[in-house]
Amino acid sequence: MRIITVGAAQLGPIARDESRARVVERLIALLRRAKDRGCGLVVFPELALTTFFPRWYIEDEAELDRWYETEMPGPETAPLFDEAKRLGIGFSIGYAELVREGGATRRFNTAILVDRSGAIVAKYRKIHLPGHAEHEPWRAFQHLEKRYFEPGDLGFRVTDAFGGRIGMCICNDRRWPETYRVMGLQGVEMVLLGYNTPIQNPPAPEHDALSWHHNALVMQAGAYQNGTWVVGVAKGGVEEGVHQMGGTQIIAPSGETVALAVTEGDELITADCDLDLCNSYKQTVFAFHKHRQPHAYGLITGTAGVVAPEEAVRLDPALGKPA
Ligand code: ING
Repeated sequence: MRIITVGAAQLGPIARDESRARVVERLIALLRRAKDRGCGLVVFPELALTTFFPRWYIEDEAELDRWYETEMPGPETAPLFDEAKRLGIGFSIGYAELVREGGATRRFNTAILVDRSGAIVAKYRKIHLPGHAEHEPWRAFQHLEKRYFEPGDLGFRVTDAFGGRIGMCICNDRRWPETYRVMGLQGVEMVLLGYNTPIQNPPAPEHDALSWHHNALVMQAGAYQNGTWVVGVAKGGVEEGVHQMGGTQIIAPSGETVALAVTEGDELITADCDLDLCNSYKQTVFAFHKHRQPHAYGLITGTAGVVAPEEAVRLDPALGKPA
């Protein structure tokens, strides 16, 4: 048994004018509750320090920069790191990262993993950026992640920490099977992810009623198909007029949800996660080395979008065998 007691620390809305200091107080309250519940690791949502600002079209660069962190920890986030270290709890947290390097300014939707000693042991930058890059006034609210962030340049990494193999991803990443599989091929045993998911997706309103089904579906599938725990943590509630879903949950390698939030506010759910429960999946039905056939998967990295069958044959010789 390799048990990590994990806290999934869901956040309710963060107001546009809510200070980072006030948000950090909310995060610390959740950390303390996690300590009382015996947690060794707490997972916070995506962009956990501010409101979800990609819902607005922001033309002024100085105003846009306000939403990013230029250092982590910084003066306003240090109290969170200090309290976690005092409590002996590790945590992951998402935030908007602004990097000035080589005369360029780069912006990422980022998450870090901090161990019990307070050291940052992993960083991830969101690879799958949903939404759009230009102002689309027809929408009730924008989703400008393609404008405000670059695709992540750190890959889907897995880190040995907390007695196991820990991976991270962010929000829209959870909808793509490739995310979990790349980490699965590194032996991941627990994937930590945060999300800010509006219940409405204006291009496809017919999906809205299925938001909770799709949320559970993709994380449960990712867990089962890669023999890993998945901890998905929401920032929920009606935030600046946009209703974001809750649905925070902890999912076992079996694909079963073992803990589920019941509100859309600040709420801690916990579970005793035995990392050894991964083994029966990794060593049988998903023993990748025994069962996978990479020669047949060429299209998966050969093209981003759909291609015509004859083009597919050109891209992937395995498809070219005569019938
Ligand atoms: N949010 C959403 C997500 O992938 C979205 C974007 C909403 C996609 C609804 C599809 C449907 O959960 C972020 N921040 O990625």
